[in-house]
Amino acid sequence: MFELMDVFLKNDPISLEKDILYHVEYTVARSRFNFDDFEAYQALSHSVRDRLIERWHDTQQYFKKKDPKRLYFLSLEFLMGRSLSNSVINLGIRDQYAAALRQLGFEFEVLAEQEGDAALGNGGLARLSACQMDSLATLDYPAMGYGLRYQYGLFRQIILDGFQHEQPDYWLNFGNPWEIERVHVSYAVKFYGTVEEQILNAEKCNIWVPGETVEAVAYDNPIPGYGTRNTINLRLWAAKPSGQYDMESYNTGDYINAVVNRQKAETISNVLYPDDRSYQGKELRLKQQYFFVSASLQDIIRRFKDVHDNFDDFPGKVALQLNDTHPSLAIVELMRVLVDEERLGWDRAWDIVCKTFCFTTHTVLPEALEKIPVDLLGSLLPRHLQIIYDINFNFVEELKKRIGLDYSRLSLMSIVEEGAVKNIRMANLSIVCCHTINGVSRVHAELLKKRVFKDFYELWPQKFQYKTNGVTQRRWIVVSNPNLCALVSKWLGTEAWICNVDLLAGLQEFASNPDLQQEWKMVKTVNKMRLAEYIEAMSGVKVSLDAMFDVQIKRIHEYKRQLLNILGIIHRYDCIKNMEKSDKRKVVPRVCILGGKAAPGYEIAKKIIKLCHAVAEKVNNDADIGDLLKLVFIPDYNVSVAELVIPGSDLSQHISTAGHEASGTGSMKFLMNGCLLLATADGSTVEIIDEIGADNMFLFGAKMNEVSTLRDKGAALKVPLQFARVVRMVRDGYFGFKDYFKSLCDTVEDGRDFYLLGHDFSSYLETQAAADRAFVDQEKWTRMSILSTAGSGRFSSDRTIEEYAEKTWGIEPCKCPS
Ligand code: 26V
Repeated sequence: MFELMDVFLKNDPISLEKDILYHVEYTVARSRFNFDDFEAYQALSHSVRDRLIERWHDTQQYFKKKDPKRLYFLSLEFLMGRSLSNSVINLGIRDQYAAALRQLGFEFEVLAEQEGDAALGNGGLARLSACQMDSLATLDYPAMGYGLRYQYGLFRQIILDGFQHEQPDYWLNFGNPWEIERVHVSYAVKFYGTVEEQILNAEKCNIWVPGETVEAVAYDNPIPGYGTRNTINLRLWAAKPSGQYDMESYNTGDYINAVVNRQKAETISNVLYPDDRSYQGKELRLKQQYFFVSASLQDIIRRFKDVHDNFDDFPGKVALQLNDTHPSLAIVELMRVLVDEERLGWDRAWDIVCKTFCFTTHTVLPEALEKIPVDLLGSLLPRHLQIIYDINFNFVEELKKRIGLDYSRLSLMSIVEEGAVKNIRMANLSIVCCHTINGVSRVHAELLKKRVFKDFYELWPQKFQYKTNGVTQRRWIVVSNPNLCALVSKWLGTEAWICNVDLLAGLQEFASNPDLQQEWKMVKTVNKMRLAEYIEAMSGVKVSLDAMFDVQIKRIHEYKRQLLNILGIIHRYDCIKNMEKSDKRKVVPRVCILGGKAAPGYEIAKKIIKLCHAVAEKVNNDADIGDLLKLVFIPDYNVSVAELVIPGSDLSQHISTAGHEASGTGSMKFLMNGCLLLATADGSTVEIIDEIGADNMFLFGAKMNEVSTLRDKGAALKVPLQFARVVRMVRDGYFGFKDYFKSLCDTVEDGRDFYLLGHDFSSYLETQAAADRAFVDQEKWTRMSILSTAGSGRFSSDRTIEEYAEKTWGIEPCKCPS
């Protein structure tokens, strides 16, 4: 017998080189004497995958042996981006791989660029899940993520003539080395059918007789922690035709149709829904939700039952985290399993469910709260609808005892929304059944308590908490900004900040040090060069490195106010155009960069994208303007574009109307990278102000408590002349497409300016001018930049996850021995 240590893979450059060649020959099946960059990437990633699998096995074994309480993170979306660099950095073998590749005549960075993004999510919520997985692994928590393995990720955005077009993202085309297919881990998921009353053990009960079965097959994605052997699992489910054949159709001879119908099962996990605004009550979306929830719970319950035989122990061993309401059918499904299958009785089952689930909400907009039409739910999941009605009945009865017969309040809080179309309010369901409801920033929590879920807060104040979001410094500094990473480690004299990001505060004392400032600026310039090359390649626009790179990248939404940014750019253009030649010398040159996707059906958002291109066309080709102002739209914004853009920007904009952004995590990534923020006091920026001080940021705009009064003024609200002027320029066709932009202009004029662009315009321009002045004083600017990075410690997802572990999930680290 060999010792286990003998089979562990070795990590010195020579062994890695051999290993890569092995995979070229036997996995990629190319000649080891002749392979290109992509094939080298494939072989390299398979070599890394082997090392991930080793650690992943050890971690799972160790968790099994120790049997700690585990966290299961349920999310319909994970925006993982690329895996190669992140994996080798977390495994601590990046330099060894780089050396091995050099021997083979390849460069690590070039191969890393070969990888496509895993874009199984829309935006903030989905990238947050990815950051949190990294922190869970790094902090050694016994955790696991569950999600859906969409065959088509978020659509690719292509721009034709300035208009957004969507193309499918068939990301699995060239295989995915980062997943392991588990053909033996599969569960039957049922839909439709009827509920029948049956007598079991002399007891009356409701039993679901389903009508359709689909198989869920597990695909495991190892998530390595940094500086630890712990490698946790992200298990994504794919839909496959069930093994349970529809014998009837085979027997009647309709073989072809039977096969075609079976194949339809796969559509469930085919495509990610690209709208992050409103829930449209689509059957396929509901099927996705239940499919993923049912498979995950079967898996979790099987694992629990392997070791335990009493369900009363379940809440002590299992914490179930609902990432928004998208997986909230899990509550109902667990009730169904415990009552109908495990036969625990309603009260015991209810007690277990209430102690197990916790819920985080990611929105402040009531229209974004999910509702499921009762008819739809009743046809797809008839037994679940009954259970929801029973939960609601008990809840409303309890509520009547607490608040009396206040019918308007009772109907607002009810899980069932009455009306022309009856709906199930998934947020109400989640609040009733979860022991904890988390917001994602301090002000978000206040809004939840005072507005969105006011009645529930009054009923159960103890359920409401918040955990300010964070992002992982491993991805957002170490992977994406290696030069800054090296510089920070040099000045702090340690790399310990990579796991303890509070140590970045140590940079404060050097913020005015000319040597650090010099090196800091150098890092920024190199990153700007990289970004400038990318911009030129994507849009053909040449930009000057002396200009301030001013960035707004995020999904396009009216509340995020990309339109305010563009109108500000038009104002700047107009000013420069009308300037005396001598004054032009005082203008601080700017490169304005925007990027982001509009939901395919979101017309106004699409018009904003077109306006950006129309303005860019005019500005960038105007000889009077030259390098003083450039505007570029970066197409197909995604995680890896963010990794390139963020390190290379000087200023970033987070300018949502106060009270609308639950948190916002982009700001945190820019902050870590020493990029200054131009922002409204909304979501997480309020807490960033607390950390780095208002002096180190550029703040403007109506405050949260002013917004509703201002809105109420409607057409009587004073709007500056400059605003009317720039909107008029768009209306009059100064940038072309006059008719097309009319409805866009209408959204911000004549008392319809819901997001207060007009009201905030003057203070926006003043703040932009303050940013210009600060940029001229490079010493001051660099100091502010260093202080931004130094003050970013609180915005690490490590902190968020530690708070969740202690205050919400009740889990402890479980570190696999190295
Ligand atoms: C809603 C829907 C509606 C149904 C169709 C699919 C779908 C997908 C996503 C969403 C909700 C998106 C919510 C979201 O991303 N919220 C963002 O969460 C971030 C992380 O907490 C936070 O920083 C942002 O402020 C918040 O907008």
